[in-house]
Amino acid sequence: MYNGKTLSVVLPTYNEKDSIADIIRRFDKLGVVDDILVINNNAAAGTSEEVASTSAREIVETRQGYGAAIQRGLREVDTDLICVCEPDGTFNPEDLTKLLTFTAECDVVVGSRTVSNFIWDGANMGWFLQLGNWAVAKFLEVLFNTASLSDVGCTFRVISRDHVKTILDRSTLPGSAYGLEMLLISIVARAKMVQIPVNYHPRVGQSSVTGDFGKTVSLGLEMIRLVIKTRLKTIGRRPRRPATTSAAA
Ligand SMILES: Nc1nc2c(ncn2[C@@H]2O[C@H](COP(=O)(O)OP(=O)(O)O)[C@@H](O)[C@H]2O)c(=O)[nH]1
Ligand SMILES: [Mg+2]
Repeated sequence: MYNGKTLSVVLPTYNEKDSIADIIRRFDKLGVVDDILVINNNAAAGTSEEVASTSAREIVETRQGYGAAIQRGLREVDTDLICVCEPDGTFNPEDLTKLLTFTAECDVVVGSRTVSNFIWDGANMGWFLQLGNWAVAKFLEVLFNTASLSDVGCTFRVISRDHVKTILDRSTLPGSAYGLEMLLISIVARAKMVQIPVNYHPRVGQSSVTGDFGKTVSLGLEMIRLVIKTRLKTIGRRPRRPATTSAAA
């Protein structure tokens, strides 16, 4: 429990056999997580054995892709707060404490991997990825007049239960662009959102998305298309700031 609220962590897995058990143990050690759920998305052989050595429960989702795995996970948990993260060693589970601090005020707390002094040596965040993520985030921020954003690809997030329902009702994408779709749904629904820097480390094992330049460029273009499409669809709606609790506001 965190601040009187139940908390789960959803970890999709595809190619994280050598890091997943350590990541689960570190989330456990924080002492605030009630439920850790691993979504096995046709993962590397040996992953289930690693998960079985921890306190996490595992379910299998055969529909392939990051979006399919995360949507399945969000449907399976039933806690006040839901954290999603990647178990590939790129994120510090300990940073969850930092994200949780903002949940008293926000429905969506998103990490950012583009803040230079939080990027560790050897992390897969060269100038192209860093600038690309930042540029698409700023494009989004200006187009939708939303929260201050600096990264569209960070998959370490905490979301409130009510807002997860809204996200699931509107989710469509099964693949890697789903992280952005979640953000866009939150922006259009005018959820109260904040983005804060998280540590970003080198990955354990082989990346199957942004480790490949061609895949990164095509994902980037898909993301830009999705941003523009969403903005055009919502053009009649005036972007508004979330209501404040202050009576004077
Ligand atoms: N590539 C890929 N990743 C998946 C799939 N299903 C779930 N994922 C998860 O998506 C996340 C991103 O994949 P990763 O290889 O780390 O890409 P990177 O973060 O761009 O280096 C990981 O947490 C994977 O476990 C899938 O079918 N393909
Ligand atoms: Mg990764």
